[in-house]
Amino acid sequence: MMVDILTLFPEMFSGPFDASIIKRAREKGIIEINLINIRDFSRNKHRTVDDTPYGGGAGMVMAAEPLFEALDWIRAHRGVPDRVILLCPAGRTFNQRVAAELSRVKHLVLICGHYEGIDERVAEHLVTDEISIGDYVLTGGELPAMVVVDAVCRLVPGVLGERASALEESFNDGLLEYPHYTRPREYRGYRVPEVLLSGHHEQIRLWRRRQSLLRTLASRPDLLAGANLTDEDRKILASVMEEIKSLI
Ligand code: 4FV
Repeated sequence: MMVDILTLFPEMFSGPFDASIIKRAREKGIIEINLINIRDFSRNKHRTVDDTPYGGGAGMVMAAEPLFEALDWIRAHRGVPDRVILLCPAGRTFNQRVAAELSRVKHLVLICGHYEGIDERVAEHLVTDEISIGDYVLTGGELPAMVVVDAVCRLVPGVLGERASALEESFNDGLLEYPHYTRPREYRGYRVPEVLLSGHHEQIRLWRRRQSLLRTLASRPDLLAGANLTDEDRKILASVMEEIKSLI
């Protein structure tokens, strides 16, 4: 996978992509991440990339020209990208389903905005997807770009070692993950649930599924509607409802 990131602050990316899983994936050549400075495509002598808003109002707007020129350069030197993503609050909310969708793409371009926003002609004529990482306003699109790259790249085959499975994790089938434990069996009097020490794989599978359902029911019931529930899941949830009814 190739990811081209258009930003005014390439130095912001030095940390997150130079450590751990993403760093190894880049070293293994599974992922290629290129930081492209938008200011390099400013055509005016002061190399400005923003200007005052037409119609007045506070703040500045990122100009269209440097971004159009940057995309021309990418097309000429790296081929036509599969997706051109603008990170902005107006975008569709990023989640595991969107991450999985993007992880199947070969060439991504991410545009990091700043100021009040970006000239709308960029969204209209250059961008294939607008993505938001949440309903709050950030100073720039760099942090959202890092979030998207991290969540997407770890789903690219070969990035997560065989020990770590992206298949058994939160949101994979729309549910929250079951609780994890490791040595020691008892710490400061806090014991690991017996079933996990039993070696009884079917009971362990059932216990974990039940925990995922209970946690999702407790803290993210909104997820249940979109989760891929099995008949077994429905039986478990029904027995939980019975238990709750018996308590009240
Ligand atoms: C944002 C978000 C976000 C808005 C103005 C950058 C800022 C400035 N991007 N999810 N939330 N962007 O707040 O993606 O251009």
